[in-house]
Amino acid sequence: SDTRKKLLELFSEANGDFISGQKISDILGCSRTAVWKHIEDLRKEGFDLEAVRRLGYRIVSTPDKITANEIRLGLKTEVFGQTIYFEEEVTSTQKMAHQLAHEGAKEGTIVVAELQTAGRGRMDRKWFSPKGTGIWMSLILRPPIPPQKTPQLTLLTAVAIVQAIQEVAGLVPDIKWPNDILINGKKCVGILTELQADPDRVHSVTIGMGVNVNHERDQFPEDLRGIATSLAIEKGEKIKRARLIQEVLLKMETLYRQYLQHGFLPIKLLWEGYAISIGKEITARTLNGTIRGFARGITDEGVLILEDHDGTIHYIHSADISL
Ligand code: BTX
Repeated sequence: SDTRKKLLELFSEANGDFISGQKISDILGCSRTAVWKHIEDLRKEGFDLEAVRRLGYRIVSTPDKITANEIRLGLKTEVFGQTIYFEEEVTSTQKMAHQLAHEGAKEGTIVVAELQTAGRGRMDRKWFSPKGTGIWMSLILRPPIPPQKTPQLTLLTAVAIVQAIQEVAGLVPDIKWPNDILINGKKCVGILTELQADPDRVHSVTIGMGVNVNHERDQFPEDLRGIATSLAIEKGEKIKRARLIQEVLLKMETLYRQYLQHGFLPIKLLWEGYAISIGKEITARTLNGTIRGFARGITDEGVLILEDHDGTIHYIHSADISL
């Protein structure tokens, strides 16, 4: 409403300082009781408003809403995120991004949603994507690389997200090959890389990123509580999602440039610095069966090298890893 808009403008002009209830009611032209009601409404929408006797009201924080403008304001990239499709609700940002890529969307285009009704993981698994707590985003790339190199982009994305989380939340996550990002052993990020390609040429790569940012423990369904976490749970305070999106895009763009110029090696070195599974005994569940052995490292393509107990080397392209 108009009053609500005026009230928000007042708070924004006050820049975090107190405004007296009397002043608010004068400017809005309504009673003190009506002012109080508007304040209550704003609180319900997620605004944190402090009320102190004799001083009045002041705004402590705005709700953590994502909008295209929130992402744009302060975004330091040149290409990534310069075209934004923002939706309150989608089935899956991946699905929408595939469609856009098919229609010729430019490199760096992102699709972001507040809620996914059918968020996808790998191998047709589900990705829990409730409203207003996470980052559900897909990024369209058009890399001049052969299709078999696209797994490298998953690893690049993992490094970028870890760096962004470190920068914005001050937490240092671990990476578990190929696409899990963990804090204290629990998953807070999932990455899904899908490509549209001919045998020798990539048309587009869609990188889906799911980050659990502000979920509280009881907001996870029971079957995920033991294996999933959010940045807010680990840090003990909420994090601005739009700010984290900006940082992810910036780190992605920087690493992607480096990758196109110098190849995978610099990315691989960074990735290894965050990886927990390398050098350890692990179990890899692939579609063709389960192998136990030592993770010896990753190839220059990003493929996992696993040495089993007979000393046989296996190259693992896709699997679930447990330690
Ligand atoms: P994944 O196959 O590695 O992981 C999926 C598994 O992770 C599920 O089977 C479940 O056990 C667990 N899981 C599901 N939801 C969550 C969650 N929120 N937090 C932690 N664990 C969970 C990982 O697949 C790739 C996920 C990519 C998600 C993004 S979101 C934006 C884009 N759109 C879309 O539909 N998918 C991607």
